[in-house]
Amino acid sequence: MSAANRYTGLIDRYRDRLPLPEGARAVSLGEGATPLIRLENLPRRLGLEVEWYVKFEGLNPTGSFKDRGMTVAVSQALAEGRRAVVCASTGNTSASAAAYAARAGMAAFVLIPEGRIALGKLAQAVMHGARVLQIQGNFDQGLRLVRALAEELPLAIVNSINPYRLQGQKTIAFEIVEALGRAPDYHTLPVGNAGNISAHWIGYSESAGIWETGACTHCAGRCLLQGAPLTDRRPVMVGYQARGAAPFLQGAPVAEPETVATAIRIGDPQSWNQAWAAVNESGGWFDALDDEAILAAQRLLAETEGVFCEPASAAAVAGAMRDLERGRIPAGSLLVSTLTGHGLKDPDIALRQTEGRLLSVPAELAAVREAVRAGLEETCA
Ligand code: AN7
Repeated sequence: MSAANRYTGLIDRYRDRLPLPEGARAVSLGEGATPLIRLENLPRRLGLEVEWYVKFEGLNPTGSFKDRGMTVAVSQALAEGRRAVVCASTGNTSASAAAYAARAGMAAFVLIPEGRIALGKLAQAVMHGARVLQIQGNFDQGLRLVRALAEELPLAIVNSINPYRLQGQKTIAFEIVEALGRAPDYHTLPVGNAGNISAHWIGYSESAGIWETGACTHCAGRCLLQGAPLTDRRPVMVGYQARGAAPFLQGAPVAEPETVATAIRIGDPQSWNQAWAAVNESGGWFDALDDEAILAAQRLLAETEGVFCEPASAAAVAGAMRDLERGRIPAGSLLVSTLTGHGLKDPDIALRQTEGRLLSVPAELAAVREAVRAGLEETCA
């Protein structure tokens, strides 16, 4: 068996478009190359005329899009001779930082809001050997502490205020443009700290041959896409927030963000200007969704398409459903939604929503047959 065609992650795939020093070791777990799944049953069920794909980032090595940024940020930190990374996190960043630090042989310190991160993410951070500091505060407070800490101690911050994170995450747009042969008309995604929408916009812009010289402050332009543009357009960017954590709708930071989608329970987004630029330059918008709408979309996607994303990710689908229904995203559009994380990250929320579906049946054929018959009548009626 030959390993010649083995996929080895997005740094090996896109090194010529990433700002890493020559010869820097790629700290990789094979991230990227996630499936772009066309939705079939869900739009049909809702009577929506749309060519709609989801980019399932939950299938990255640690189950979220953070791995795209982490491979580059940790590789850069290692190249700089750093021995330890630090982050504040609503969960996924901590899981990813812990895994990539383990891979690099570095220490990881993660600050998380005590009791407010999904179980799977906590398990990951602990299993990968990170020092987990549960703070009696939220993500925004955690990030302020991390900034202060890194002033005093030799720690590489791997939150998305580290520009290498966005450079890695821009590759999602490269993959989408390659897969579709063009950029979509619309792109929807959830927005928390706003790094990801900013990274999408960098990636789509570079794919279209449009770049800011200052887009990367570290590589002096080496990361600029060489050669001909891969697409003649950029998508309209649409960012969705949870109603209780919607600073982009308020136009100002929210002091006490609240939502069932703990991944995006963020009130003071750090990539504020870049996210506004993505939305304004693309002719897009921000909007907010109730927790109920987010969870309903999570269930609908899981039930109709077999795709299980975490609640925050479902905001990208819930919002698009609403905007398609009211024509803000026009019929016939080519639409891509980013599913940022895997549903298994947050088993508590999944089970809490589906309690009534669990049947308790005696281990006897008659009882089991009866239960299955009833189910068959319901589903095949
Ligand atoms: C599943 O892990 O901020 O707007 O600390 O985990 O780039 O912040 C997570 C964010 C969307 C929002 N979906 O992305 C963290 C963290 C999921 C997420 C977002 C996050 P950004």
